[in-house]
Amino acid sequence: MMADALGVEVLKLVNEYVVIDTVKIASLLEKDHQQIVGAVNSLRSLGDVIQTEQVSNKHWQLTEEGKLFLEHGSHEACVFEAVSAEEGMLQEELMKTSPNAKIGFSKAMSAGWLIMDKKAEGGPRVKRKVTSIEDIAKEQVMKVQAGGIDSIPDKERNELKKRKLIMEVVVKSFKVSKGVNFCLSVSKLETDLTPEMLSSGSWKEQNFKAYNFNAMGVMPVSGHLHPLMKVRAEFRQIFLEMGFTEMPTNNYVESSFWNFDALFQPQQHPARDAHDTFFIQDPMYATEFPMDYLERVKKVHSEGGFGSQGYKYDWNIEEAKKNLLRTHTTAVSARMLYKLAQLEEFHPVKYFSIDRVFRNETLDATHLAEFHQIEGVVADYDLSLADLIGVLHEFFNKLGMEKLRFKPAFNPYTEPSMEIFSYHEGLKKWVEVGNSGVFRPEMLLPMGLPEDVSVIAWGLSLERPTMIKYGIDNIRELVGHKVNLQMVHDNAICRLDKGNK
Ligand code: FB9
Repeated sequence: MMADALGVEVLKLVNEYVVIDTVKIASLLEKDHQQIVGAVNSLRSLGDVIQTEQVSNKHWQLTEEGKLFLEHGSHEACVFEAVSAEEGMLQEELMKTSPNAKIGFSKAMSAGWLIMDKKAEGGPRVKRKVTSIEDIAKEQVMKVQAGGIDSIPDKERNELKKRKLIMEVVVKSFKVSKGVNFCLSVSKLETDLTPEMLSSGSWKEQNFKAYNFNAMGVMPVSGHLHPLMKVRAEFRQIFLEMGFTEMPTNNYVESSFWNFDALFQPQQHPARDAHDTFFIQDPMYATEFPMDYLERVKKVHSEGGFGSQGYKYDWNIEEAKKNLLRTHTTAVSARMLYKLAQLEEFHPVKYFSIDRVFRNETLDATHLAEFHQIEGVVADYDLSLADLIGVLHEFFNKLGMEKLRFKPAFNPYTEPSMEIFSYHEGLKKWVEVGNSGVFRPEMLLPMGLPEDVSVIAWGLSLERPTMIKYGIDNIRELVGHKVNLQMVHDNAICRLDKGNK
């Protein structure tokens, strides 16, 4: 691409003057100085066509008032013109002819252009003393405008300065001279080698811009994954490489039967209260259950069985039918284990799930009424707590958590149960990272699983690790209607914190 027309004009002047300042170029081409600087910068990008040296010059230029002189003449000349050659003019009237009449009148009197008749009828009257004038001030301002200030004697220059018609400014400009590749018809350096150039061979005549290896890449325009979804993918990957299969968790609405009763959670348990659980108004009740299994659940709650004394209360199907928003993904685990128990032949399985659960809890900076639960389940013959601890080490190790400690805990559906703690090197403290346990026989045997099959499981949340990994303190910055979508845009495309300390 050729240098543009102004660029070519500049090159011609450089050619003629050998070295020329951009202020001079602006004056010769009657262009604004900044426009000339822009043209020079564009020429500089063509690669050594010109050479430039930045200079600072003190430069006299007209003030706004000085520019008025160019257009209308000096104030004194305007006042002289306002006074009629024959009758003159009342001084009072003359002062109203312009905002600068007072200064113009004073200068015109000093210049001997006017006289005053103080005894005239009607008040002091101004008359012309000469028939014509020479507007010196305007001529001097014109000289300055044309860059000819040096031709004005110091005394007059100081007068112009005193009258604030001219001001001295520091102008950063460029001394421009020929570069090693100087020529009058330059073409812009090519930045792309196109298929057309290759096929036509025109690349041979092109000048290519040197490759800038330090140039930063352009941020690719793309979508942006929410941190939660990135960490979910990390957990999913860990489960998959450990041979786990993802469970179908696509039902937020669940019956109390699968969410609680199937897990041997008694109907009077506080967690089943409306203060902790979101019950559904419509449809309020689930209607379809495997009734033979439901009878066995009812029995194990009310009378016991399988070696358990049960809870000895009147189990009520109406309670089990109530629909709710699932409070944990363990409801899905229960459904999957029941399905497994219906097979002709039991086979070991490893299941996982990562999905939303809902709890009617007190909200605070780290707790909302919903969160994503991560759950792992292993069903096999004769599994023990040792197997659970081993699987937990394997799982959390892949998250960079090497030091684990376990604390006895209680869940209605697991015995024994353990809270899981990991020493977080970054936070320098033990952090609770989840909960786990061995599902109770009162949960597994009514499903029909063989007596020598045991099931170990554990759970944690997705939000907690995400907030720690992305340094987010308030959960409302991570999820909810107040999330700043710029956070989703700006968060790192990937984190390299494997073995995060
Ligand atoms: O996620 C939790 N903490 C956590 C996890 C990972 C982590 O990684 C950081 C990068 C280093 C950091 C912290 N917790 C479980 C522990 C606490 O945050 C706790 O205060 C909040 N818990 C939630 C429940 O709160 C109502 C987290 C959630 C939780 C708790 C238990 C289970 C699932 C989620 C479970 C279970 C379970 C048990 C037995 C059998 C089957 C499932």
